[in-house]
Amino acid sequence: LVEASIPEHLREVWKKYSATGFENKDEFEREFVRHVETTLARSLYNCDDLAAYSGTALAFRDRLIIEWNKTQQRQTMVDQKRVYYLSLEFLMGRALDNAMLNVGKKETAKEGLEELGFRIEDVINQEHDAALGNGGLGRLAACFLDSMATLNYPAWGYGLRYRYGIFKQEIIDGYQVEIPDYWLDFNPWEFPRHDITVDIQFYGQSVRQENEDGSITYNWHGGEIVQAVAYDVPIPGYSTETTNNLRLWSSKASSGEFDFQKFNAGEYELAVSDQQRAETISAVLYPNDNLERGKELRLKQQYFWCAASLYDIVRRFKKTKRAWSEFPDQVAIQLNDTHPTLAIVELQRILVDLEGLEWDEAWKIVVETFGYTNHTVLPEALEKWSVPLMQHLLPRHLQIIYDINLFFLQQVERKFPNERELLARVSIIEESQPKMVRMAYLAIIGSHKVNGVAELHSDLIKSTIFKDFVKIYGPDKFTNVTNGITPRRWLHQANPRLSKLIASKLGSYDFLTDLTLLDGIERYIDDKEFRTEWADIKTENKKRLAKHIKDTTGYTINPTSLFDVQVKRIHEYKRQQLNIFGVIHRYLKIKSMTPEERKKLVPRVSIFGGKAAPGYWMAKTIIHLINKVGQVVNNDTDVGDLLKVIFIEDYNVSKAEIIVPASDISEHISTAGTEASGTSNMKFVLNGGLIIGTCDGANIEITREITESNIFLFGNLAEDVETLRETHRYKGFTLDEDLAKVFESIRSGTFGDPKAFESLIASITDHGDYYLVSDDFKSYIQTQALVDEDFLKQDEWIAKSITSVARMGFFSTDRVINEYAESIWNVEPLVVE
Ligand code: F58
Repeated sequence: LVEASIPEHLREVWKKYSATGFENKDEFEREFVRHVETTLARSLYNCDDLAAYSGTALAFRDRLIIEWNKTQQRQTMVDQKRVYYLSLEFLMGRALDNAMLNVGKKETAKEGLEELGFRIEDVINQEHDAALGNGGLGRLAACFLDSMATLNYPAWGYGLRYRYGIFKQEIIDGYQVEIPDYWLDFNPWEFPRHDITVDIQFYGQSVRQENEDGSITYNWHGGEIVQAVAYDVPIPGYSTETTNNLRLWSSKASSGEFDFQKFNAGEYELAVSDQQRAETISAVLYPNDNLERGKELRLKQQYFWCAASLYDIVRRFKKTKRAWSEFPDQVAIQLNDTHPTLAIVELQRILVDLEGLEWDEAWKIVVETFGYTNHTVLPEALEKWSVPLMQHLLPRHLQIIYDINLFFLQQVERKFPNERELLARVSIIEESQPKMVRMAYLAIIGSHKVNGVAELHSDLIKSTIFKDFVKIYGPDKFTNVTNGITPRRWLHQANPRLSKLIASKLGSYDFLTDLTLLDGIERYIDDKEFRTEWADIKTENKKRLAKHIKDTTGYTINPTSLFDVQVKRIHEYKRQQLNIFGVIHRYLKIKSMTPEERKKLVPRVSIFGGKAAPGYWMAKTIIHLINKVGQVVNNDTDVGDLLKVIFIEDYNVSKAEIIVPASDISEHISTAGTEASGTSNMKFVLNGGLIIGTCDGANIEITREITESNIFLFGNLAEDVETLRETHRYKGFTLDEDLAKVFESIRSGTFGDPKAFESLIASITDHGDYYLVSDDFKSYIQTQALVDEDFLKQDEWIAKSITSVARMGFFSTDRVINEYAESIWNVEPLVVE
C-alpha cells in the first residue's frame, strides 16, 4: 500500500541510491574516513582515539539505522501485535562493542582500524557508558531489549532521555562523593526526531460538562504545557536483521503561544525560566534503588513519559483504522515496576474523555493491554503518591483513579459482602494523613497479569503484600517469570575467550541464541586440555582485573589469590556489612596466627564495588568501613598477600564486563526473602565463577539447575525470618561471639575513628538487627571456610566451574522473553525471510 502510493520512477531513483552501509574492510575504512572528515570535521592529523571511536561508531550507526528503517517498515506492513516495554530505566552501558558483535562485523572493524593505526580495545574504551538506570531493574530492561530484537519480536522500549545518568562515584578519604554524569556531549547512538513531539499537560482543572444528550464529559483545562521530543536509539538483535527501537523522551518548553506572549511583553527572563523548568523534567535520573521518596518532580517525570508514550502508541494504532476493541490485539504494554502505572489511567482517559468510549468498554481494553512486573517486596520501595499532590498535578487523573477504585471496591463487595476490613485493605486509596494512592494496587487492578521475577519472590508477593488480591482475582492473575541475562553481552562480549573455547567444543556459536546448548560442554569435563584452557582463561581475566585495580587504586594484587567479589548497589538488605565483618574476622584471625599457620591459608582478595544512594546514610557508612578496612589491611606487612581489600570506584556496566569474568567466588548474600531475584548471580556463574549465597531470589533456581554441590549456600530461610526478627525485638538476643569480636576491634579504633561506625554497629546490637546479620554470621564464616578448602582442590573447583556453566541454559533472557510473549503479551516474532 505504502509502496503503491509512490510513482515507480521515483522509487527507482531512490532504490539506486539507497544507503547500504559498509560490508567489508575497505568499505569500513571508507566510511570511517568519511565520517572523521565530514561529520567530525577532523583529519588524519588530529584523529585521536576518541575521534576514531566516533568514526567507528558513526559507521556502525549507519548500518544500524538502515536495518532499523527496514525493520520498522516491515513491522508496519505486517501490522501484527507489538510489545511496548515501559521502563524509567535502561542501563545500557556501552553500545559500540555490542553493535559490532550483534551485527557480526567486529573482525572487519578490527582489521580496518589496525590498518588505520588504531587498536580496537582502545577505541572501544573511549565510549562513555549510557547509565540511565540504578541497578538490576534498569539492566534487566536493557537485556530484554537485546533479547526482543534477537528473537525478532516487534517491540519498542519507551523511556526518558535523562541529561544526567546515575552519578559517577569517587572515593575521597574513604567516603563516597557524587559527581554529575553529563553524558550527552557526543552520543552517536541516538537520533533526535524533532518532528515527533507531543504536548504534555500538567496542573489546571478538570471541568464537568453536561452534553445536550444528557451525557457527562470531563475536560482538562488550563495549567502548563511541556513538550516531549522523541530521541530514537536503534537496538540491533544478534545475528538477525531485526533492529528495534528504544524511544527516549526529552522535555522542552512548548513552542506554543505561552512563551511568545511573555517574550513580547518584555518578560524575557520569565520566558527563559519556563524553558528551564520544562527541561528539568528529563534532567536527572533519581539515584535511589529500592526506595521511593515521593518527590513532585519524579511524579512529573512519570506522567510526562507515560503520556508521551501512550500518545505515540495510540497514534500508531489509529493509523490502522481498526475498531478500539482491537486495541489489545495490536498492543501489549508491559510496566517495569509501578513507575509507569499512570499509563493505565492515561489510556482510560484517552478512551473515555477524548475518544468517547463507555467506561466499561474502555476499562476492558485497558486491562487486556497492560501487564505489571513487580521487582520488590521491601515496603519502603512500594510507590505511593499523596492525593493532594496528584490532585494538584493531574486533577483529571485523580478523578479517574477514584472511579477505578470505586468500581473495583463495588466488585469486591459483591464477591465478599460484609468484609469491610478487606475493602479498606485493598483500596487504591490509603486512608492516611494525607491520603495516598497505592500505585502497586492500581497496577494490579489495571493489568491482566502480574508477575514476580523469581519463584520465591513470586510466591512471596502472593502470600504477603498482594495476598488479598489473590483472594479477589484468584491465583491465575499472578505468575512468575524468572529473570535472566543476555548471553551476548554477558558471555560473548565480556568473556570472548571463554565464548570461543565453548564454541570450539560445541562446533558453533549457536549456544549464544540457544543457551541450553551449553550442556554440551559437560562431556569435556575430563578433557585435560579443555580444563587447562578453562583455568587459563580465568587466570587471564583475573590478570586483566588486577591491572585495572593497579591502575585505579595503586594496590598490587596477586592473580593467583582467590578473588572474592561483591559488586552491586550498596544496601543493608544486600548485606555488604556481613561481608566486610567477615573480612575483619579473617584479618583478626590472620593476625593471631603464627607464621607457620599462616602458610596454610588461601590468599584472598575481597573486592567490593557499588554505589550508595546519596541520601542513604547507612549505605555510605558501609562504603566508608570497607575503604577504611582496606587501608589498614592492605598496608599491614603481617598480612601481605593473604588478604587484600579493594573497593572499585564507580561500579557500572562496563566495569562489570571486566569484573564478572574475573571472579572465583562472588557473594549474593541478601537476607532471605529480600532480594527479588538478583541477576549478577547469573552473570558470575555463566562466566565460570562459583557463588556463595543465601536461599534467596534466583539463587534458589540457580541451585536447582547446577545442583547443590556446585554452590555455597548458607544462612536462615525466608520462612524463618519473621520469627527471628520477633525474637530480636521482644526477647533480646545474644550477639554471635565472633561478630562481637569484630565489633570490639572496630570500637577499639583499628579502622580509624570508631564513632564513624557506631550507628552501623548499633543497627545490629541495639535496633533489632532487621537484616539478621548476627543470626547468619556463624554460618557465613563456616561456609567461607569451606570455600577456602575447596579452592585448594583446584581440579575439583574447575570441574564445578565447568559443570555450572554447562547448566546455566535456563537463565537467558531469550527464555524469559519467550515466556512473557506467550503467557502475558500474546505476541509472535516477525521472522525475516
Ligand atoms: C531489582 N530492583 C531487584 N529496583 O532488587 C533485584 O532483585 C532484581 O533482580 C532486579 O530488580 C530485576 O528484577 C531494582 O533494581 C530499583 O533499582 C528501583 C529504581 C527506582 C526506585 C525504586 C527501586
